[in-house]
Amino acid sequence: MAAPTVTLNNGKQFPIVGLGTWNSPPGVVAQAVKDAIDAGYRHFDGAHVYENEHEVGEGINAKIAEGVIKREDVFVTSKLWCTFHDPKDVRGALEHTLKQLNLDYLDLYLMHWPICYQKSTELFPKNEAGEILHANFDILDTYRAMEELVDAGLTKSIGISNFNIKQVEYITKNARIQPVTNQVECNPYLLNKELSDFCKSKNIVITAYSPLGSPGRPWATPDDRVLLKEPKLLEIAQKHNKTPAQILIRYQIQRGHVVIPKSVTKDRIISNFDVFNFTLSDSEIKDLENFNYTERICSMSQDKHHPAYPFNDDA
Ligand code: NAP
Ligand code: SBI
Repeated sequence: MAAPTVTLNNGKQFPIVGLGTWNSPPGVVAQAVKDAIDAGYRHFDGAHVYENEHEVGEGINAKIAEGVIKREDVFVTSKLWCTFHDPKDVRGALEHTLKQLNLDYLDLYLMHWPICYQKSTELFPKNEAGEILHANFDILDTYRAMEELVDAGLTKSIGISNFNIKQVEYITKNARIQPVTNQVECNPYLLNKELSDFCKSKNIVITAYSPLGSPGRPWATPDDRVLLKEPKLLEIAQKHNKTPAQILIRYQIQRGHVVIPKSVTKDRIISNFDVFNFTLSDSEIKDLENFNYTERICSMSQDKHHPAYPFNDDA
């Protein structure tokens, strides 16, 4: 089956289900990418900060070499890390990512966070007291440097990630090239309704990250509530003869979102893509949205004093 897509505001096709690659270890992720391509995935979500782009590229290039796909058949995303927001550093950051991936263009380059750090070889540069070394580049100046990457043919589209409504509005009002997506955390524990509606009104598609509740996040504790084990979710899954993960992925699709579940496990990679043959009812969706628990997985709380920290308006 061809990978279903949504049309972006620049006319490009964006496959609705992509493979997430955060915490996908080197040594494993190339095989995961190959398994995903065999299962029908045509969208890969990566980032400089995941430190595995070399292997993600290896998986994609292996399938191109085998003749299974052509470069133009896959949608490859990467993200500008927070240490490279100085407009002078943006092109070099993308060129480094392309070298890692062994590709000559990206389909999508996102500003990973609106917050930024001092340029460094460290991903999270800190002073001797262990405090992050923040920088203060205006997100619009960084974004304008990203627009030049489209002009240069290094990426087909650009977008943003973890931007709040005010930040999205600031970019859309001033951009020469509109962002195609805002990639944000979204699952039944964090519905992000207002942001989703706002982005929709601007023709910006939401890409939902941590759709399964990110059970493998490094900071999970045994006391945390586990989305994939919510009894109501298990009940809905049983009714449809689907897995809880498939229900959570389908939920995003029915909200009109693109969704990027991560897995390095072959049978999960396959089943997470098998989500185009059933429909959740309105009342099932209501049940999923009624877990009455709001937890942000990726809060980047160490950056909450940065002027561009996006989540200070959260309750
Ligand atoms: P997620 O996709 O919600 O969950 C991934 C976890 O769920 C992994 O531990 C995976 O284990 C497990 N899993 C996958 N399929 C499963 C299934 N069918 N049944 C049970 N468990 C399953 O979490 P995420 O990685 O946080 O989010 C997805 C992607 O979004 C990331 O990989 C990344 O590409 C992107 N992201 C972006 C940002 C951002 O700031 N822009 C932030 C977070 C995430 P195995 O791998 O062991 O199978
Ligand atoms: C990392 F590689 C390290 C930390 C970290 O925390 C926030 C969430 C995040 C991110 O910024 N993007 C992700 O996919 N995960 C992350 C990644």
